[in-house]
Amino acid sequence: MKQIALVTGATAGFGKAIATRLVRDGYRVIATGRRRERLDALAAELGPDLLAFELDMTDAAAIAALPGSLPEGWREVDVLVNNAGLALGMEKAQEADLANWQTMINTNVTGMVELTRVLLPGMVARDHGHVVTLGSTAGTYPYTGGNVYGATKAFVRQFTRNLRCDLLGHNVRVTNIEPGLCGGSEFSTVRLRDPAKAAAVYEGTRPLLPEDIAETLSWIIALPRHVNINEVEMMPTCQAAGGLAVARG
Ligand code: NDP
Ligand code: 8X3
Repeated sequence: MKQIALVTGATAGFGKAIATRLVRDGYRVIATGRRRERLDALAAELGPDLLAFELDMTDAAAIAALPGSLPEGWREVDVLVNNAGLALGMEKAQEADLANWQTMINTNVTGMVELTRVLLPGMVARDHGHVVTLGSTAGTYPYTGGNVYGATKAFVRQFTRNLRCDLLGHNVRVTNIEPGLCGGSEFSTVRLRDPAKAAAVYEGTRPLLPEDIAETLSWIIALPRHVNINEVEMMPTCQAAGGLAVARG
């Protein structure tokens, strides 16, 4: 019997690479996101082991109704991949757009915890499951303009750690993957709303790629059931944490 993975944000970037990888690894995958046509294209490419399921992570009612909305045979999710998320803007906090902050919090934090809360009881009842979240190095290392985006990823990290405490005694694993600079996704285009500026983020670098994240996740969930990888921080070789800043008068 194939395991079922639900991957949020499977219309682009990491989520698309993860969904593709997991179908090839032998999972049945529920691929979610807002852009229906992309989900349908993925289903056409990957076949019957991929279920396209439109889901907006800011729609609390749709998330609450999710288990009952899934077709028969797709309701017992073994692996939840909390991948959907975004950064909006690079402005300093004092200049940032409050609506952008709210969208990041609603998607990266609120939607993510709601979906996790909806799927966890089934995993606990079946004594089998794995929740994998996409954190970020931005949740650990501050940078100018990272303000609320980084804070949402710090939330993701601590939420993951606290889930491990609550789930102790159950065979439900929890992992946070925290990548640094990663190209090949729409992340910077969404954040900067300017393809040229987005391309400049990766100029002269060899960043991580979505397939590197998918490879890491594939390894983590394939490990024997008694092994829980708590968190993985990963950066491209061309990146390292920077130093502290000083303002000189
Ligand atoms: P992309 O922009 O390529 O993909 C983001 C995905 O999230 C899309 O599939 C999008 O689907 C989905 N999404 C965004 N908002 C919503 C929403 N309201 N409801 C449902 N789905 C939504 O970004 P990445 O693949 O790069 O990023 C994936 C995750 O990894 C994010 O959580 C990001 O913060 C994190 N991350 C990214 C890094 C990077 O450098 N790229 C590094 C570290 C972490 P749709 O628009 O169709 O709804
Ligand atoms: C994405 C990595 O450094 O752009 O989470 O915030 S960074």
